[in-house]
Amino acid sequence: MATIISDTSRTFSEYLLIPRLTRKNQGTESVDLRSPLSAIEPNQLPRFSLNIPVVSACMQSVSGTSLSIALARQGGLSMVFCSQPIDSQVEMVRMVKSHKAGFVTSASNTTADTSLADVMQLMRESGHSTVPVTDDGTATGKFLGLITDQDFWEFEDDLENKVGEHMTPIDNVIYGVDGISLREANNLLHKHKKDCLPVLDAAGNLTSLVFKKDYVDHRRHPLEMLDDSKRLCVGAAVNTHDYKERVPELIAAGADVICFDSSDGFTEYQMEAITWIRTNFGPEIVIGGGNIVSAEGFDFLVGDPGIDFVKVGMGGGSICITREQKGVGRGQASALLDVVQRRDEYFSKTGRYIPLCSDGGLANDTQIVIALAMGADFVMMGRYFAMTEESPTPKTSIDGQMYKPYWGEGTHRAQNWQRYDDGMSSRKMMFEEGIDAYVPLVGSLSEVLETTLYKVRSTMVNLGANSLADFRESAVLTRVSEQSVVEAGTSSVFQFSRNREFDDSDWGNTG
Ligand code: MZP
Repeated sequence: MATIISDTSRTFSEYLLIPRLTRKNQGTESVDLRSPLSAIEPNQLPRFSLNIPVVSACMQSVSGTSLSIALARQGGLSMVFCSQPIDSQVEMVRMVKSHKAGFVTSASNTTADTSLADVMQLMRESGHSTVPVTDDGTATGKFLGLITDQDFWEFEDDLENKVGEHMTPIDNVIYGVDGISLREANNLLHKHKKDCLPVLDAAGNLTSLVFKKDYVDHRRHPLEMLDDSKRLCVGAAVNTHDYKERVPELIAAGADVICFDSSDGFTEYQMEAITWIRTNFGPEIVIGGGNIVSAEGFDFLVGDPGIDFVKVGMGGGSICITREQKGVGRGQASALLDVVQRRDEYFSKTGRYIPLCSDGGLANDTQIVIALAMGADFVMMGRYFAMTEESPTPKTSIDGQMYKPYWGEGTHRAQNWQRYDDGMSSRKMMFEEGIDAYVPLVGSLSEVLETTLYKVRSTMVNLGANSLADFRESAVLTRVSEQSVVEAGTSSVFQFSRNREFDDSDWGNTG
């Protein structure tokens, strides 16, 4: 007969944290959000740590090159998706590893004979107010000048005028020459009171742009994830089908972490793949496994040959319909609590600490806080990052509001790449486990993360915790009644307006 466990499958929104003593000398600035990502052997330090407890999901609509760079610069880690041919994933990893902080390839460019109307449209769609003008309109064409939204007046100038009539021509532009250091570039921006510095090669072709805002951003967020060679860190997702070809190439390209992308990691396929990677690449390579939702799944994955971190979660993702389609999964809070308890027992018994990642279904900042308090070392999110400027999908205007497409890895759309990949074309997808959706555009990754992490730090102060380990130790949670959920917001008042920047509704929270 089937076993029915006594536990009800619960989600994060059913819990609240009870405040503990806040000490006088405690402020958000003293809170350390560093978190281990690799297993910690007895009396040793972790081989790999995150500077903030956040990673981006192994998804096509999330973890592309720009997002990986932006997230590593903020102290987190992206897992470049594996639902693409090996070559293109390797190329993405290479691009992140070779990214020269501060020098960016211009994403919006135009030509001198483009109309103001067209360049205005480009500025609106891209959100970029400074656009380089090159002879062929590419990011590496011969540089002719710069046009910004200050160079013309939408209601005064004839929008059929050409960019060339309004741009600042090269002779009047302050620019740097290829080979210039970032410090020298920033000094030029400072000295000439400019926001953007084009960098040109000896032939006058545009090579990159340096922005004042990136300098400010860097000073404000000095938590960049850098490897020993001062390159940005990046993770790479792998599957259990082509790992023998994919993993060696990803490691050669410099991937810092290998992360299995599977809704169900409690499988002999995954164990076989982990064993193969350990045997061929040794104990140093950082491997994440999962997903699992039970202590039993944890026991299976952490045994020989040893995994670094484990992802917890099945069916909770915002675009996931696995529970409806197959009847498998578990409420994220119940899954996490079960696995945390087993992880802690394992630690007491063996002295090995296995970091846990709570993956999927985080509908707002509060739920991130609860996941960390319940014992997750870090969280993995898809929708959160899909909504940022840096996610790889194009912005789309719907009824005057900007959105971005976001789809699950279990959709036909995501899985279609296999049709172009010889090795996998025989696998047929009988049903979908994910949906294809839109999410509202909320701004740049750094802005959104800043608010989220401030809230995390602030709650940690409420609990008197200075580190995530302290937070887990001191967390006392209570279950909430359905009525408490209803009354959790404002009560019995009529709201005229409220600054809703980046709050639950902006996340498109449905729950
Ligand atoms: P969320 O942050 O959007 O709620 O969830 C992201 C997580 O959903 C991913 O990290 C992955 O574990 C899971 N996911 C991705 N695709 C699907 C699907 O198509 C899915 N069902 O469940």
